[in-house]
Amino acid sequence: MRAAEPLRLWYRQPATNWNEALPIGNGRIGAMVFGGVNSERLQLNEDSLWSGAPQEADNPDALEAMPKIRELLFAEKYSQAQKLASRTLICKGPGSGKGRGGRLAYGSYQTLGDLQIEFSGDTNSPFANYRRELDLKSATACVSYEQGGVRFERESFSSFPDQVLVVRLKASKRGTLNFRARLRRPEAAGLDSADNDELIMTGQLWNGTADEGIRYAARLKTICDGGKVTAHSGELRIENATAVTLLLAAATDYRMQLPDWWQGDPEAKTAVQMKAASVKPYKKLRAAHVADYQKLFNRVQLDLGSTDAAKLPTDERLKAVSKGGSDPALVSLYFQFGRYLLISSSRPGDMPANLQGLWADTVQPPWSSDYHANINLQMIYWPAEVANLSECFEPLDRYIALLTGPGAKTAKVHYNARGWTVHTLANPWGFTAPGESPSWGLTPSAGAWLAQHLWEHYQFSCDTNYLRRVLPILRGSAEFSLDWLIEDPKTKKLVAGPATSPENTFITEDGQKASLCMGPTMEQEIIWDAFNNYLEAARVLGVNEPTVAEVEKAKSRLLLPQIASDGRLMEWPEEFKEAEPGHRHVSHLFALHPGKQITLRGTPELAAAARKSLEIRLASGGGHTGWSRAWIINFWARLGDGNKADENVRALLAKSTMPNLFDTHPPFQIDGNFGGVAGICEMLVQSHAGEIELLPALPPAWQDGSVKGLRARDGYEVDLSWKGGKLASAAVCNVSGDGICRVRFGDKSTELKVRRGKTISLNENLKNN
Ligand code: FUC
Repeated sequence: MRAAEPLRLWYRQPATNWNEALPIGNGRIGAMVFGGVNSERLQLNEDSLWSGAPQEADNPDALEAMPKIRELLFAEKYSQAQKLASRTLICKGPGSGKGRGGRLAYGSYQTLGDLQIEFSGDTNSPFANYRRELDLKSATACVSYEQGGVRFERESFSSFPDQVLVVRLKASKRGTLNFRARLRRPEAAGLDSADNDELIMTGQLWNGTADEGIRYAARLKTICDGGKVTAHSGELRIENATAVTLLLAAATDYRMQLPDWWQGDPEAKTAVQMKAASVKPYKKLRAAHVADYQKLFNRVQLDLGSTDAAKLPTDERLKAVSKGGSDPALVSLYFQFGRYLLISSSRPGDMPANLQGLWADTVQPPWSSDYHANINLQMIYWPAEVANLSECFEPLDRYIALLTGPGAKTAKVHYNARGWTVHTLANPWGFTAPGESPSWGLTPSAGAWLAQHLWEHYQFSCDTNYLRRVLPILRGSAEFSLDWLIEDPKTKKLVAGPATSPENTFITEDGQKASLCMGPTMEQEIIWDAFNNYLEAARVLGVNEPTVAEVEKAKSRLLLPQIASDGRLMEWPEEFKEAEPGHRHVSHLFALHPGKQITLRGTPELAAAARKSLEIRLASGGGHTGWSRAWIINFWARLGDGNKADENVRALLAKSTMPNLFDTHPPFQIDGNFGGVAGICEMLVQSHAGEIELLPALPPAWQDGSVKGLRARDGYEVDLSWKGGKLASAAVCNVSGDGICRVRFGDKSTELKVRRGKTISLNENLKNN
């Protein structure tokens, strides 16, 4: 059976809270659409609307304390080391305010406010045939119902080509559309009418000491078919219209990283945008939006089969799945919704997607909705390459380059190191210092982890010009790692530290909880990865600079992942007792995913140890946050266990997904959505181990299906179909590769020669047909 509503989220009732509302976005301007009947709310966002300002947070005390802390750690005096580190290996000043940075210089991502629409006319009549939906094919949110014998329809989208948000309202009977439209914001909002049919809201945010932070403007314009519009103190009144188009333009004067065309006064900028958009008829705006969006969205199609469950509204489907029901089409909907979210929150020229992507409804969202780099920001971008949305990586690419400036200063002040680094958290103002406590804030390899994305972008695109451009950044993270490593006096291996296994703790011999040690596994694995990627990049580009020899030498002396006496992969270099065996971070498995130091066929013993770690982590309650669960899907996929991967896909939907399909930590955090998409890709195609593996982790529950358009490293695109749990056919297209690739399905593998731009079709035995 094919799905009744294949690519739509839909509901029979308006949203009663934000986690039921539906997100739209053009990468920069976003809204959550509630779909009320007598009053509609679109909660608005603009992606650079951040309070705060650059701050001096690097701490000179760190460097001085470092030798002593290392000495204590090598002498296994963990508690003493932790005490000293808590005073010194932290940022200077209030830092991020422990996730509440809105009134500090650190700042917070903030809501732009609401577009509120109050209907008048026949609003006392009951309404019928209500439907609210988000159509992933056209990236439009729609509401329709009947009231007083009239059918009302609303359609909203945020246009990337025209840089405005558009709401179209329609009534089936002439002159029956009556409403008032208003803009509002909880603070820092001045309202004015810009014209008879236009409102403007402006303000300036807090920068940590005064209302002198960034300035913003939002403009709302009405274009009526029939009826009339008038502006009254802070609101637009629409009377007796038949159809109305509302246009919303928004901008700030944030200018740390946006391209030149974007700089300038937000009032002037929005005026220009509004003028350009308002001369275009609604149909044209819509057509341009849909065409632009579909260029990205239509690249991938996924069919996992369907059941009767697919006929139900999305919230009911989710409820059924949380009771153990099977709904394969909900998995493919979730997958495409994740791709939709990335297109909607991360487009070239914009800010990177933050912890909530683009959507946040307060002036102080959780963790300030910032850029957490000890898993979250990276996870957000995991689908970009594999799910064929490479362009959506551009904001992160530019942001990483931005961070190398302040990150070089942090590297110097805290470590006297070359290169650059980032710690656990970052903001648009270039915060790269450690957080306020080493237990969660000291992740010096977060920068090298981010740099992995640059190498991956090259691996998928094979764009050597790009690689040449980012080589200094890759070199910078390798150099930072070189200077940050130190010889362990006992083993003579190179170890990085003091550092943590992100946010996890162990019990010291004197019964204390500690998190710092020398050479925690993740830190070592990320450094291995950074070294490897830099060396590969230098080889591809034919660069033989002195750093190459330095890195080769250090790589051969690195402490490598170790197996514990109980068969698990060790999280720390010693077999510490864990304070929380089911901890949400599973950092020591970085080498399995997103790294490639551990592979099923290349390092089977380490893969078996990773499996054991995962089993125990899960049996102890792991995977309880959305992103943690999503990461686990990726691990199982890399371990080739489709059944376990599927169990965790189901758990992600059942336990960590809200009615609007947003991931919940809790609260809402978008990383799990993206980690889930990446995990589903990893179940179907993998390419990290030097070959393209088809269906490496196909679960028994997905008996028949097909996928089109997934990307593989070295420049390939893959389509495949399967029947009865086995490969039926595949097509490998060489988009930008050198034309020689190895393809595997189970135990069979074959070498293909595919000319650039050509596709080779394979049958179930990997034979060309
Ligand atoms: C990391 C995680 C938390 C949360 C936060 C935003 O620090 O440990 O669980 O996801 O990021």
